[in-house]
Amino acid sequence: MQDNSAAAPPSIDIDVFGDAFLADPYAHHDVLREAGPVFQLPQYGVYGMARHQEVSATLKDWECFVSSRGVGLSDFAVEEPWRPPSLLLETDPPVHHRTRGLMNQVVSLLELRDLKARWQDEADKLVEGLITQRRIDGVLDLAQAFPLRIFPATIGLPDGGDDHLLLYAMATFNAFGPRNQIFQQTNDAAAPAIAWATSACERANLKPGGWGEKVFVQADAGLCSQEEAARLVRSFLSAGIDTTINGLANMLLAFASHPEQWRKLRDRPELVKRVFDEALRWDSTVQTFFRTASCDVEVANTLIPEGTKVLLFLAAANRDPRRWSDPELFDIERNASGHVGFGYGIHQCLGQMVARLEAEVVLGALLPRVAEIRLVGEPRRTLNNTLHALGSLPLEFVRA
Ligand code: OVM
Repeated sequence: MQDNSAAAPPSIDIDVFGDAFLADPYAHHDVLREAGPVFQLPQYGVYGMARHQEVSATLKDWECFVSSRGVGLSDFAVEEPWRPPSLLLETDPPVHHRTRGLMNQVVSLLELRDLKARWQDEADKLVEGLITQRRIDGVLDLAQAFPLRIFPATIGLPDGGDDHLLLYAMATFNAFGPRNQIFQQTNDAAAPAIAWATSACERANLKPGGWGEKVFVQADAGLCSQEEAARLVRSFLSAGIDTTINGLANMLLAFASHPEQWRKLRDRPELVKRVFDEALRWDSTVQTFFRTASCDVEVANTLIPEGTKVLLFLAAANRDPRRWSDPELFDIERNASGHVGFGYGIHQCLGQMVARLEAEVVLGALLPRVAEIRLVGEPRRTLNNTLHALGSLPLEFVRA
């Protein structure tokens, strides 16, 4: 009798960290999804999953698919991490439970309620200026400008670090991939940004009243050490800037290329709270993360041996036709809940409410003022090993 369990998974010969793939990942996702529920990427000696069911099941199973060996290609069990591991992203329970619990106290709905009016005000001022300008760069002038106006101040970071913050995040997200040319370029340039970011996380350099200081107050209460507090503040810098910037930028591009969706939103502004999730489903800023199998584990009749790195294609899962009808359609009326653009399970994005609020106030500023978001040039992508990032986005805001 034939035993079909634990058949070897199909191999795929695409360089998923090559320029062609990263420049247009969506052109290649079908091949990954159709290869099977689990496949091998022999070039990197890893397994992969690109269907919604297996991606979300694997994200949920934090015991068999651990984060503490790194969520990049590098296996912390055998390789020196690129930087001291994140105490949130790159940990498992019980450590993760403790650090995530204390960070949840800092990034609370109560905090956001207090910030909303101020952020709306900033967004209104920024957008008003941009409409007068008419032609703008959607990345530089809005998607970067807005988070940089509000987020470093919310953390209480020292002034003047914008360029360092941008480079630090790009280098961090590149470091989850292989040591290719894309990694090398930002890494070679990153030393001053890393030094700035490290020093910015020290208690003495954080402004009073910010989320950074609040993390140290949790340390004073005995929930973590002072050294851990600094590293937890570092997570705000790593995960809170480039993610929202490119989420906003990709959303602006989504509307610029789907003018009927912008008109629909202007007709039905009550949809504004749901729009960002559909934008992330349709174009996920964080395209991929790895997990590492902590034991021999079977997924969809495929044996995944202990120690295997598994690359989860979040963005491909978010367009899996097995899960979504017309997945290629950007449709702000669809129910996008269940998308894995913020991850899933115990590591699901800590800052998702912050990101949604940023999108909500930016849209809130644009909706009454802008009749049409017009694409007036070629968008330029910045290749990154993890992020679907935009370098520039030539737009014209047509005043309502
Ligand atoms: C962190 C971290 C870094 C990058 C991404 C991320 C998306 C978290 O340092 O905790 O989550």
